[in-house]
Amino acid sequence: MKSYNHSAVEKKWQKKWGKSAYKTQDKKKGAENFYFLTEFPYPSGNLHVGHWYAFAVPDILARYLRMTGKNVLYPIGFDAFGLPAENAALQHGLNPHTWTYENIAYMRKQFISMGASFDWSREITTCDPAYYKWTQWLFLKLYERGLVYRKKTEVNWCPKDKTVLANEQVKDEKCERCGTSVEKRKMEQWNIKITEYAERLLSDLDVLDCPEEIKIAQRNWIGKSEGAEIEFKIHPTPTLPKGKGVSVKVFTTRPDTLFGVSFIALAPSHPFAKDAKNLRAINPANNEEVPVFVADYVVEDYGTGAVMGVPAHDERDREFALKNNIPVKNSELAPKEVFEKFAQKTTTYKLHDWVVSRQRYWGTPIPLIHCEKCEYQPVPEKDLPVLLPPIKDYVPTGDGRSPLAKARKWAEVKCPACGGKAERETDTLDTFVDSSWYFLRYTDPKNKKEFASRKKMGAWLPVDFYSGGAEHTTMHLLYSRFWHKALFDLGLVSDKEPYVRRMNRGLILGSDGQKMSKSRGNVIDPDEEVKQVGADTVRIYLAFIGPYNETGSYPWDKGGIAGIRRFLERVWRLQDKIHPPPRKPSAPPSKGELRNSSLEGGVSRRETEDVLLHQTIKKVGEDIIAMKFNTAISALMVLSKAFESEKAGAREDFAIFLQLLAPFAPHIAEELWHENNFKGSVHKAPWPTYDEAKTREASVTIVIQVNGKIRGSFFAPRGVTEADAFARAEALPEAAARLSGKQIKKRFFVKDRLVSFVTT
Ligand code: ANZ
Ligand code: ZN
Repeated sequence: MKSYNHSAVEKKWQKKWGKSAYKTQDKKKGAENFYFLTEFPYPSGNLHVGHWYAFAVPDILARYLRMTGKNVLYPIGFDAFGLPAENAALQHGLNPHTWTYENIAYMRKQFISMGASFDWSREITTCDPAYYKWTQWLFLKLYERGLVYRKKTEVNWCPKDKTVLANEQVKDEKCERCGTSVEKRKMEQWNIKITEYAERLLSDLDVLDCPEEIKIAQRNWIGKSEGAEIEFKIHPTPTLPKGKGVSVKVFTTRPDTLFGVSFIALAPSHPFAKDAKNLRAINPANNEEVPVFVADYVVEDYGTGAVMGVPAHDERDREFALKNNIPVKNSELAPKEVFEKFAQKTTTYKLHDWVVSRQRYWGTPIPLIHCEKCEYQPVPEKDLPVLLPPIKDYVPTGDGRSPLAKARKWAEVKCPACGGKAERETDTLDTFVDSSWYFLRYTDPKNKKEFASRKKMGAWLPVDFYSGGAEHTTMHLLYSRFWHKALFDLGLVSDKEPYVRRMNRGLILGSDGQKMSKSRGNVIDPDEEVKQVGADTVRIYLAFIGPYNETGSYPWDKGGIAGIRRFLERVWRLQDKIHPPPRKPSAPPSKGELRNSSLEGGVSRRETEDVLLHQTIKKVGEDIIAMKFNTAISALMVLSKAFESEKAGAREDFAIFLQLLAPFAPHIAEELWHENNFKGSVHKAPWPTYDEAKTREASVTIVIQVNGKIRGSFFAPRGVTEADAFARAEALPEAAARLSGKQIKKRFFVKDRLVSFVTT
């Protein structure tokens, strides 16, 4: 037998599979379609371990589903516009276009080295005009619907990236991209009315099949609050506009505390803030006058931006009252009738509209034209896409406008409405707009007439399963759900929700248990690992590192990966057990059919191994579907051990083992399949079936001790007799080697657990 040369094996099969092996047709006879989506990567330039975790591990599920007869779409593309790509390009003194396309070419090669079963014929790149034409088109549909508006508001400004950010892109008051503390600036920006969908985004979470933590995070982010607005009249003062009806509205969730109000607090940007010191507000329930203050803790754009201060019941109000010598009023709670008279029931949300304009070069140009007379006009459909012009100086200016504003030739156009002098919008779209619909394009990536045809979308949507990172729960995942609902209302898609099932994966840490980073020197280079131990080992190692269906974080362990490599070497050696070696190619067992009794070589297999085989088929399949790849791999390891302890293996059993292994280690499984003369490709073989009755027969693992040392183990039916157990143990090579030529002085038997020999 040749030794296991992973690079030869992997190169050979990657070449054979090429880029078209997993080309997916929209229809396959007798097969149900299954759309399995993983979040597409930024073309950062070099695949890191996180990419492997994100793409190579889910490939197990894609391959498994195909073997179970599904027609699986497992696409790949690049989220190529935006800050990460542009910042990296700036750092390297390169044009973002050159930088991005070079990276994509390099990353494509690395993706192929994973042995992942992507359909490359559907690859999409968001910075390709053929793609962003439709981003612009869809944006204009939303614009026509009144879902896009321009408004001067207080926005988050990253002084390093020199652009506005959406609320979702600010984490702990820092820029989600670069970690710089954001500033608040009052700027006029393009907004998308995601708040109009707050209620539906919330209620439709119920039908989404995903971990509760995702639902909780989205609910909290949307932050629905049911309360009431109460109007406090203001005593006329010389500075306020004359006349009746001057009042402050507050938002409260506790209208019953109305009798306890001892002050009114306004957000610093409230229209009355400047005059607050001179104002007295009147409590409508008892006509009491209370002072008005400006307080930092009142948020500008939540509720009404004004609060009724009830220090007896509210912690922040109490703190503020103490600091400002405001008396604490201890009063009765207002009975229902009283407060219902003054309180107007209302619902507010923490969610804000989505600020989508960016003052950066590398993004989808916003397809609007500004004319002094006609205000903003959409670019006519026939003029789409508005191409991003190549410019020399794309460094962000920081003056609140994109560098595109300097491309005068490009920016100066005629107004589509009146034909007069007009100017293009020079800001670009947030990358999260590009990624809000990319999964639609995968269904029809080459379409020149539509963003995707109804028929093609109908074949695949909604996405059956979406795997991604936890960091996107209140960004991409929320935006894309909103976008889809807006398209649904426009009659452009058929489903209210884009995804049926969603899962967030965990994080791989450096071997020091810290986040991998160049500065810490704990970065594992997957290319290097693949060179040393092979892609199959890296895949299985990552799948084995922890449950993929949970969002844990797992440190890279050198010992662990060596262990996986040894496992695959043992698998490689299992072929020695296949006697006699087949002379000509033969068919694998028909659809999982198992033979029970006689084997090639005339050895009789025990029914216990048969039970184990059935149990393993069941377990591996169920675990893969649940994304518990780690326990599926353990089951495969147990099965391989059982095969090792047999004198000779059945060809059928080995075939089944390779079929079970194929999704995890596609190259070695294919090589062994081929080397052992099974017909066709292991990846085209059907997933083995099992006999449910057999899986219920309990089996146990019995340990073999010789002179107090553990020398091996074997499987047996629960309750196996003492005589049978000793016979089985003595037949095993591990025990036989230790017992030959010796006299057995004593035997011990612990039912279902242990056989022990003491020899001379
Ligand atoms: C009086 C009161 C008494 C309140 C009491 C609470 C407890 P949630 O649940 O988060 O919606 N509030 C209203 N608008 C605010 C704003 N713009 N900035 C900061 N705080 C604001 O919180 C609603 C409560 O937060 C409201 O109910 C109001 O204080 C405060 F025993 O009114 B409450
Ligand atoms: Zn005009």
